[in-house]
Amino acid sequence: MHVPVIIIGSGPAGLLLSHLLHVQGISSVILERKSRDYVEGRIRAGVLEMGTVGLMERVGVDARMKKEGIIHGGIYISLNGKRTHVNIEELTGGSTVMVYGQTEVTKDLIAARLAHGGEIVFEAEDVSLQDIDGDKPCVRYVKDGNMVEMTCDYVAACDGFHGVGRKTMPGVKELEKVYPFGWLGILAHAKPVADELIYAKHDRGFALCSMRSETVVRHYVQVPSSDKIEDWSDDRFWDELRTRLGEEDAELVNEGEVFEKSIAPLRSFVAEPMQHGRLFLAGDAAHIVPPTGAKGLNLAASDVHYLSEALIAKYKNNRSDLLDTYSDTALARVWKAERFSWWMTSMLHTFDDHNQFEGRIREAELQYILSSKAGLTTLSENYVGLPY
Ligand code: RFL
Ligand code: PHB
Repeated sequence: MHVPVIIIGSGPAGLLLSHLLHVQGISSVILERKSRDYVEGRIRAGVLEMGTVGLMERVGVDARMKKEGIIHGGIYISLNGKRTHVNIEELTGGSTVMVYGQTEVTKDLIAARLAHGGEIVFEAEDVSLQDIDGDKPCVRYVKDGNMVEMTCDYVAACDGFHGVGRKTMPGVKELEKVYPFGWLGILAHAKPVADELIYAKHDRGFALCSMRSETVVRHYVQVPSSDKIEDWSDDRFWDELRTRLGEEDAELVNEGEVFEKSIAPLRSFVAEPMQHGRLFLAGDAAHIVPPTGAKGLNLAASDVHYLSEALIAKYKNNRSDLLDTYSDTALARVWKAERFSWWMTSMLHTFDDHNQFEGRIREAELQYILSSKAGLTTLSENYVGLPY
C-alpha cells in the first residue's frame, strides 16, 4: 500500500497535521503505538494560544472548544504572597489565550478524524522507517502480531520525545538543559482559586493554580526531582499550595476530591535539524520546553502549521522550497519559545544549587518585570504566542 503521508503518533501534532492535510484533499495514515483510550486519557497541557485555536477552527474542530473553553485575557503573578495582575489583553492590543485541556483537544481531533474517514492505526507496534533518503520511504509496523509494510512520499514523525523518528534520523544534534526539579500536578473537583491562572514564586518554590472548568482545577507545585508521588498525600499538597500562595490567597483555595496526581520532570531540549530526506519531525519529537510558559502543545501546533503549508505547496503547486526550509522556519519560532519557557522557569522557580546572590537576582528580575510596562509587555507578547 502507498499513501502520500505517513504520520507517526496521534498526539496533538499528528492529529492536527492529518486534519490540515485532509481539508486540502491530501490523505495520510496515522500510526499510534498506544490504544485510543490511553491517548485520550493522557493529562497534560491546558492553555491554547490563539494561533492554535485558529488551526482548530481551520479544520472545523472548534465547536466544543468554543462552548467549553474559557477565554483568559490575563494571568496573575504572585511573589512571596503578593499578587499582581498582568492584563495581557490590554498589553498586547487585544490578544487572549484559551483554557481548554489537551485531553479534550485530542478527543475532539480523534473523533473528527474518524468521522471523516481518516485512518488511525492504534496499537501499531515496532514502527520502523526505511529509505528516508530515497523517493519512496517505507514504514513497517506490527498490528495484532502481523507485520504490515507501507510506502509513502513523506513521513512526519509526530511521535513525542521518546519516538522512533528522531532516533532514525542521522546527524541530529541534540541540545538540552535538565532542571533539578519537577512539577507535581493534581486534578481535583473544586472551584478555581481565581478567575485567571496564578503563577506563584515563593521562597519554598514555584506553584501554579490553573483550571479546566468552573468545577475542575489543575494545580502544580515545584518538587525536587528525587520526590516520589507517594511522598505527597493530598493534605500535604493542599498545605504546600496554600503556603506558597501566601496568607491572603490561601484563603481562596477550595479543596476538593483529587482524581489525578503525577510528577513531570522539567527539561529544555531541541533537536537540530528537524528534517532529513523525506522525514520531518514535529512537536515533542523535536523539542521539549518546561511547562512554565504553557508552550509545549502550542509549539506542536505551530510546527504542523509550517509542515502542512509546505506539504500543501508541494502537492498543489509542485513547489518544494517550503519543504526544503521547513526545519529553519520551524526552529526560528521554536528557539524563541524555548527562550521564553527557560526564562519564565528560571525567574519563577527556586534553585537549590544556586547561591544566594543568584536567587536575589532572579527575584529582582521578577520585581522589575512586574513594575515595568515594557517588562509586562514582553512577557505578555510571548505568553499569547509569537506570530507564525
Ligand atoms: P505527544 O502528545 O507526546 O504525542 C506523541 C504520540 O506519539 C506516540 N508514539 C508512537 N507512536 C507510534 N510509534 C512509536 N514508536 C511512538 N512513539 C510515540 C505516543 O504514544 C503519542 O501518542 O507529542 P505532540 O503531539 O508533539 O504534542 C506535544 C504535547 O503533548 C506536549 O508538548 C505537551 O503536553 C507538554 N506538556 C505540557 N505542555 C504544556 O504546555 N503545559 C503542560 O502543563 C504540560 N504538561 C506536558 C505536560 C508533557 C508531559 N510529558 C511529555 C511527559 C505533562 C507531561 C507529563
Ligand atoms: C495547565 O493548566 O495544565 C497549565 C497551565 C499553564 C501552564 C502549564 C500548565 O503554564
